[in-house]
Amino acid sequence: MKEKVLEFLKSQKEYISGEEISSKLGITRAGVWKNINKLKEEGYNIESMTRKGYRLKTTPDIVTKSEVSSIIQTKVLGKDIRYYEQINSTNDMAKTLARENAAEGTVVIADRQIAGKGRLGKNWDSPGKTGIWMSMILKPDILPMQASQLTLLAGLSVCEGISRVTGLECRIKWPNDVVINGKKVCGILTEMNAELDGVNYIVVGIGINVNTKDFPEGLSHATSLSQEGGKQYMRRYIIKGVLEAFEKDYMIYKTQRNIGHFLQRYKDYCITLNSDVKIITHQEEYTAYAKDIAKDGSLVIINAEGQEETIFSGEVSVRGLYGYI
Ligand code: BT5
Repeated sequence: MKEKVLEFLKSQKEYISGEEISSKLGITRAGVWKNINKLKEEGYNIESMTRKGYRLKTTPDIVTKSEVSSIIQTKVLGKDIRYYEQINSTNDMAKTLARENAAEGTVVIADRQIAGKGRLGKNWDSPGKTGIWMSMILKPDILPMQASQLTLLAGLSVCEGISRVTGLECRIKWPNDVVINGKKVCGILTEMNAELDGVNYIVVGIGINVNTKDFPEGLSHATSLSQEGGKQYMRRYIIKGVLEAFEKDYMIYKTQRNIGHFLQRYKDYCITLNSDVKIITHQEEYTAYAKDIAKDGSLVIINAEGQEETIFSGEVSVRGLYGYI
């Protein structure tokens, strides 16, 4: 009913009396009042005037199911949105939902994660209402070893979605970081459930720092869209931009089942290429020259002995020689 009251308020330009809302929606006056209060608690700026009634002044930075659904123009992605005010990790929730047969394209969004995850057991700082913490459930007909290609596609969509909405220029640090002016604004975590010969489902988690003012100590290489753009952004429009961009590419990927179509675009965004990098694995650290992105999405490097090697995402971190990028 809260959603219906909200929809009704949104459809009105002028004040609307509690009585009229009550009769149009078939609820009691007390019910109207209760739902208006709930909406105010969620952050909607609703004016109440004696004798005139209610008016929705502004819709703040809200990423609930109804706010996101009402603006995204997609066919599959985000048709089912699960919103949580607070959650451990949207990736973990998406995996649980996928196990319970949630449809392809289901998107989990949270205002705050208390155990947000990076790769290899690292943490992802996800404070309340300042960023986009979301995960998509995908079921492409690909081999398990191809799953990391979706990380690359997601990186492209994040860059394009952000630039469309904010005008900010992003680059990609292979494989899963999106950076602006050399600082990390977004991380992507792709997880999957698969058999040897096929994927059951893939969860692509995207974390974007949107209106973060200050980062905790230790995250000096992080930035947010508002730090870079000098203003606050509505998270739901960034979500819209990213999901719409991703769906367009994902539909092509699903039929072609390889990233050939996207490779040049990815390389154009990728700052890792044509520079010396430090490769950090569990066992060792060494420097190499980043030469190319292969057709399967792996990084082609030239090692100190002058030999070409292929690096697969997941098991490594790649850093510039003089800092994070
Ligand atoms: C990543 O891992 O960059 C993947 C991050 C994915 C987060 C999303 S949020 C929605 C979904 N649900 C989840 O639980 N996760 C996904 P990695 O490349 O391993 O980088 C992790 C490192 O990034 C940490 O060790 C920190 O150094 C740094 N970091 C942590 N929080 C950050 C933040 N908010 N912004 C920038 N850097 C951060």
